[in-house]
Amino acid sequence: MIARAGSVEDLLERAAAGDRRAAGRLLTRVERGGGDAERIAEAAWVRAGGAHVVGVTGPPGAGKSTLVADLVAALAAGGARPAVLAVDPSSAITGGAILGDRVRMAAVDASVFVRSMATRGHTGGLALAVPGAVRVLDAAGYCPVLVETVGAGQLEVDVSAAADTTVVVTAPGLGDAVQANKAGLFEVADVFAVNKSDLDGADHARRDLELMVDLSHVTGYGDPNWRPPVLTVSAASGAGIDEVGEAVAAHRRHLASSGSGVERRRRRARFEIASKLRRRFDRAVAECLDSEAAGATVAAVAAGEMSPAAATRLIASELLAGASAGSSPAGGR
Ligand SMILES: Nc1nc2c(ncn2[C@@H]2O[C@H](COP(=O)(O)OP(=O)(O)OP(=O)(O)O)[C@@H](O)[C@H]2O)c(=O)[nH]1
Ligand SMILES: [Mg+2]
Repeated sequence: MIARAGSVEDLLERAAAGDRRAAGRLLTRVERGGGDAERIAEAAWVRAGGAHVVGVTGPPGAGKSTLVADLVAALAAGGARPAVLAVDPSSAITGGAILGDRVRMAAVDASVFVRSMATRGHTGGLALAVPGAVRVLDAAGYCPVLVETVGAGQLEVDVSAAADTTVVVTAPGLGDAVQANKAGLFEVADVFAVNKSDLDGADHARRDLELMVDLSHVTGYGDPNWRPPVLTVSAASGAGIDEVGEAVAAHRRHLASSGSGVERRRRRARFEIASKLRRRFDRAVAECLDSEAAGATVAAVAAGEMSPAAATRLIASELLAGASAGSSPAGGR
């Protein structure tokens, strides 16, 4: 079948043939969200081949972009076609996504695809945009797909939910292991990279992390059959990068051979479905509350004639009745 020029199929075909502008156009549309994004993600899903998705997270300034650029350069030199998605949560404030210079430089290599993605503007937020974008890159034949994001607050948890392997990058002076634990980084790490080993304190940070890994193992965190290695690197000079690449590859093999991969994909599927469901229900709730009947119920609560709990039960029963009556057959697979 020959795809119509400019259609999603045509763009996907061109992206798979190495046309980075076609891939970029698809990602722009995925980023915007809505039905168009969903259609693109669905079409990409049919073509996606299960690229290894590597999340790279950690505190601001730890050297994530520098490390990603090193990794990507090594991968490309080895004949791979890696892609980088740099997710920038700060763009809501600055108004534009900022991409590390090093990562931008890596994009000069024709086999590498680099893209920064703003969370601003996507109706469903990062949780919806990233899996769609990853799928487009997978369908375009990129492997691995590296997703860089600042680990602060809830965000890194979302990204690790979209990744097969998560590398947590830290550096001396950016907070101790306890803080990493508080930020939720421990739960998501498959590989720790203590960057800036050229600076004082790197070895101390490594020992702290080793201790925490041992403790979390005792308390039964994470995958019982995988102990996250703690590696010291200097992304600026490239020292130790090969070891990080090897650890990432070893984790991928572990996922393939141990059944942990199946479990992780299941978790990922569940997370993605939950995100999509939440967005659907949010929309349905908003629409329902805009209806005349719900308006009367809301007014009754405001007037003290009905309790909020009773109103919620009433509206919920109407909402669920409407959902089962109006349910449409699911599109795609
Ligand atoms: N001394 C030293 N500095 C480094 C090393 N790696 C990165 N840096 C520097 O650390 C700063 C931050 O590096 P980035 O790679 O932009 O860090 P990042 O984690 O991507 O930062 P954000 O994306 O802004 O959170 C830059 O000035 C780098 O040059 C290293 O191994 N040693
Ligand atoms: Mg960065």
